[in-house]
Amino acid sequence: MSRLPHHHRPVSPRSRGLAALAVLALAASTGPGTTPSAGAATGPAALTVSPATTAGPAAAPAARRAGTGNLIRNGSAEKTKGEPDDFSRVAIKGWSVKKSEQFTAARYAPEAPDPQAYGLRLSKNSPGPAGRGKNHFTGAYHTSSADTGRATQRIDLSRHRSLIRKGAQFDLRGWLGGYAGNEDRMQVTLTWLDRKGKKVGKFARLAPVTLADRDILTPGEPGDEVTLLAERTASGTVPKRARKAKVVLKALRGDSGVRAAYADRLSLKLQP
Ligand SMILES: [Ca+2]
Ligand SMILES: [Ca+2]
Repeated sequence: MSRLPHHHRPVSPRSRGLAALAVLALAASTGPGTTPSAGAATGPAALTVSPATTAGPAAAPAARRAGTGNLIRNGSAEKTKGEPDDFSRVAIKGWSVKKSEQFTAARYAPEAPDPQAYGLRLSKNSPGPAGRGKNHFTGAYHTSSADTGRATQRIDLSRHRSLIRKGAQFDLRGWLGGYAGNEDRMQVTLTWLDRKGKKVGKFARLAPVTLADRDILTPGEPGDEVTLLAERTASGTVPKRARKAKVVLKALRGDSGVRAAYADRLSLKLQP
């Protein structure tokens, strides 16, 4: 197995057209708008992949007014200090990352993925969200002994307490992915805390987009998995005593550290 995530894996010379077809086939086979409930987001039901679609549902303007905007600060990794490149650790505004955790932000590669180079980098034109900006979250390459890379954000919900007391619904979503034949993957967990910081209610999870999920060209035959981001969603009821939300992005180890686990465009909204 490769030591570095950017190690080139030969990909059979398939046309870009075939790749696009496979991506569309995946989007069609998973069905529209499937939304797992809180704590049960384990299946791939919410996986949607498209090279050029926008994230997020077309919420009615009235519903949008009554609910919150995106409560996750810097959910798209655009606000970073330092030069996000392949191997640097940078400070990501809004997120706390312990020194021992291998987590950072990186720039999307500028070049379009062509059939020969598919999977070399997560690029601006890899399958994934529109409006992805310049940067994405990723596990950091530091040492090959890293098991996880974690970033945490605590969100104060106290100004939304009247909404929560009436039984608010949450909508958590994000684009998760990985690199070529590497098993590295990212997951997102959402935990609710009461006024004193004690856990309340059920947690919610955006399940990782796995190597198998990215095997869209020839499903079941390994070796040609696609580097991509796919959208995951979870929704449910906010516990009435919740006054804080804790969001944890966790890069999970594949073959050689956590460098090839990716995420972007995270969002948490509350609605009546
Ligand atoms: Ca971004
Ligand atoms: Ca395959």
